[in-house]
Amino acid sequence: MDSVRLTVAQAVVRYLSAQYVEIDGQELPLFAGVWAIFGHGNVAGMGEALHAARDLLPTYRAHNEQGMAHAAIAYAKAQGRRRMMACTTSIGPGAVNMVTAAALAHVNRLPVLLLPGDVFATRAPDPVLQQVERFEDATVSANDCFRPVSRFWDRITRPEQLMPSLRRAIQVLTDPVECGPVTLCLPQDVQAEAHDFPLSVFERTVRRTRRPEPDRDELAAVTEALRGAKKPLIVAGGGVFYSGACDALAGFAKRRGIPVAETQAGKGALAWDHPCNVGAIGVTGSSAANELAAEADLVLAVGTRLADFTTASWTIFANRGARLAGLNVAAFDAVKGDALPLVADAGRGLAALDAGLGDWSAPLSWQALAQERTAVWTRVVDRVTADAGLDLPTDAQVLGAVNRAAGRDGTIVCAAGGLPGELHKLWRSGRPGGYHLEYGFSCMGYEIAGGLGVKMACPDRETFVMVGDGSYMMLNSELAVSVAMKRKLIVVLLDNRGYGCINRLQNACGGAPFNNLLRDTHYETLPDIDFAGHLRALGAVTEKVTGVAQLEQALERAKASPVTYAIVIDTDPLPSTRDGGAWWDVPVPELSTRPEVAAARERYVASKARQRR
Ligand SMILES: Cc1ncc(C[n+]2csc(CCOP(=O)(O)OP(=O)(O)O)c2C)c(N)n1
Ligand SMILES: [Mg+2]
Repeated sequence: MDSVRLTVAQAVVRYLSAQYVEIDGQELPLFAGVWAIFGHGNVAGMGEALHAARDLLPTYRAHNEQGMAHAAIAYAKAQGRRRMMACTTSIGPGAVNMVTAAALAHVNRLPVLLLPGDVFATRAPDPVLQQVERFEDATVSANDCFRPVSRFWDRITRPEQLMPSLRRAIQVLTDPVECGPVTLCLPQDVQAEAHDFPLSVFERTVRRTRRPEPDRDELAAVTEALRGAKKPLIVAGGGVFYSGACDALAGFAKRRGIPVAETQAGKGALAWDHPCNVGAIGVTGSSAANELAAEADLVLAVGTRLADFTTASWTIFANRGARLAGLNVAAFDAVKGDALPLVADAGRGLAALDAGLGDWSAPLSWQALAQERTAVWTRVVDRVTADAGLDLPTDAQVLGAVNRAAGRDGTIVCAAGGLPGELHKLWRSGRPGGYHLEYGFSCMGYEIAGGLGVKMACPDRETFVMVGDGSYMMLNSELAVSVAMKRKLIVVLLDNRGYGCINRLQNACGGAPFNNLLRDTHYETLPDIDFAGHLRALGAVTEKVTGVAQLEQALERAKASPVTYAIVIDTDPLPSTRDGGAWWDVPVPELSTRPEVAAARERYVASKARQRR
């Protein structure tokens, strides 16, 4: 017998279960599990197949499709993209609830396999419950919404299509360049249909990440540029993690005396107190990194997308003669900013550069300047994160307490609001993986579900989730899953009664306080949301504290707790750390009756003139 008769859903599950990955000499399942919310369109087909395979490929139940996909994506990020999860949904709303998460994975270049149920391929009973009917195009379903936010998208309308499609899916999910969300839409009738599949396709397959070496000419050009540099700076992005190159970077920077600045995704590549680490760069950067970026004559961007928060909307590399070099596995990213491209795996590229640099290192005066500037920034962080004894502390002061509780081994998880900027500037990460920020899509509601995924990936590390009241209200339901699955989180909820960071942005653009803080809305009664009560209702051991001293004590209790523990603290919505930072391009209206807007417009136009084109 060289074939096996399976339903399409059974074949999907069997194929996924046969995929393995080699990590540090150990073979592990590529898919750690499947998140599922069943409904019509997946309960009969995928549900039955997953039940039969539950010992090999565990199925996890969630409360919200976007939330479960966040957990899956966070899992993959915390695994350095080497292991991942799949998500199956019903048709219609269950499916499109995942579109936001697909976009999140797309922006962050993170692997996740989305398996939304779909309408009948035969169309026999059309229109079915939840079917979107287009008058002019019979081939469109709600799942077409995934197309622009998937790296690979397919709809399996015949069993014969499945294997080529799955093969391509796995290739994309494990490819360092293409890596991102894959959507395979599974019409409900096709899921249930049986077919003779060749047995060979289900053989155990071990995947290894491709690590491309640099091209000889590109390597020569970038090596020469580095040798000629008097003021080199490395910008480390998320690609450093995904290449497993944190140690390689730490060694390279130290040997060559090159300061390293970190993007949001790259933060933690070097321990905060590594002698070359000058801190965060860009809009939410340290003064040290941003001052060095302004003077640098050669910027080696390693594994970064060079997003606007990193480049300060292309105003940060202010030295007119400055040259960029882009070490990136994707040519797409390597050439950004008119950089000299060095297309390669980050680790392989750094090793090749190192080999060609002879005894070159950055001038000692530049190294000394970097250390001086960093020492200044270290004192800023000490100052702004210290407890000032306030009843309404700042985000930075709360962050300081959480950072002290997390120590060198804890992991911080966050995504949106004012916190990511403060964390980028101020958090001290002890070792790789300790800083998990989703700041590609900066999606409100990622925090708690993401924390769950992080905890599943790294069960031995204490996982701290910092979340604003706004993000919490948007999506909190997977907290109950963390409780039920005994995947412990420590959640610190900062209640500043509104969208604090957008209120500050509005103010900076000359806008009136309007529709961001609860007090500036048309609400007839000011909401007084009992967050502690809500967290408790979802199953977390919860306390509400006033001020940082109480928070420190609560964090000790939280660390001692075996189960998910939440702490609510009221904070001041107005202050944020003024030190460090850089310009961000947010257009201010040319016309307004408000003089504040006119003044902001003037500042905007002046800053805009500094933008590198
Ligand atoms: C899904 C989503 N909607 C809207 C935004 C725009 N946005 C960014 S931060 C923010 C407010 C966040 O409020 P909160 O979580 O309370 O944090 P705070 O700003 O108060 O620190 C908004 C509306 C977003 N990033 N994500
Ligand atoms: Mg808030």
